[in-house]
Amino acid sequence: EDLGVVAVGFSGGQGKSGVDEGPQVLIDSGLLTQLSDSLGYKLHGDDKVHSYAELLPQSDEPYRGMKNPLAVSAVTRRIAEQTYEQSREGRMTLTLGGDHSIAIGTVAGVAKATRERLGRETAVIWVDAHADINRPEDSDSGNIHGMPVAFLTGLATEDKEEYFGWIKDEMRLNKRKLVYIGLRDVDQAEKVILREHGIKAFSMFDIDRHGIGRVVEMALAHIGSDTPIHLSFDVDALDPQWAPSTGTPVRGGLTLREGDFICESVHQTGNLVAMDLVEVNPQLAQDQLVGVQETIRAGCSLVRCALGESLL
Ligand code: DIR
Ligand code: MN
Ligand code: MN
Ligand code: MN
Repeated sequence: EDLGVVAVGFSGGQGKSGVDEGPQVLIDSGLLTQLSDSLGYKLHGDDKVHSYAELLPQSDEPYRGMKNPLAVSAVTRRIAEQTYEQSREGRMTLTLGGDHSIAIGTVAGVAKATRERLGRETAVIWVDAHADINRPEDSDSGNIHGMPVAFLTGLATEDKEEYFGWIKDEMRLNKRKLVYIGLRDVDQAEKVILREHGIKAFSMFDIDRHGIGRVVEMALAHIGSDTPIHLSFDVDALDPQWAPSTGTPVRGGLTLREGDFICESVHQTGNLVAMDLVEVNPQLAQDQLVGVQETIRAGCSLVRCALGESLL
């Protein structure tokens, strides 16, 4: 099977440096080799990590409260082209981040390609401690990695091309085809949005109540059995015990097995068309004895499970 890889060394959607080094450490730890040698994928796309330096503006003042708006818009626009180019060939598309703002590009590019190729809408399973659905005016932080879902669903819009106005209808995500798993740190304004728009979300409470097996079953039932799926996995969905090296860790998260189980289940549907793995920051939790190594190992495991590694 063919796999299109996009490695995104970008951190402008949030304030901590280091998350731009995520893809390189994942690759250095052997992830792509595992995918080709053990899982048999034929890799496409460039194996180099993109820094998008040529796209970064000289000055980038806040706009509608967003930090680094020109940079994030330009980089995600380019990522949308890259993922579109891979996905329209019918390749499984894997994007290694980078902070979660990059999913503005990955979801937009894959959604457009899938519409053209299959005439279908792509469903998104967003696995995260956070909902990332702040509109710019709702955000307390101004960090765009807390806003991607608002732009993708059209809850946030903007006319100016250079400030995400490039996101066209064919790139958008239908909010009825969106489902969250793992939420536990959702801002007040985001709770209102989720409620008012009836967006399907399974929090850690739901996982404690029903178990991960039942939650994944309900999540897949919500998007339907006959739909292409884009899995956008923020490593902070995992408990910091398993993934401490991330910018906004939140206690009380998924175990590594629960994370792997989500990925294995999505693989088993046979409908996965794209995966993002984001927010691995090797500069954080360096003080913890095995913190960085554990996070990288966890990230690699999630990707392998989504791409077909099974226990037996
Ligand atoms: C918070 C944190 N909701 C924000 N979001 C994070 O800044 O909008 N997303 N950390 O991953
Ligand atoms: Mn996120
Ligand atoms: Mn998060
Ligand atoms: Mn398989």
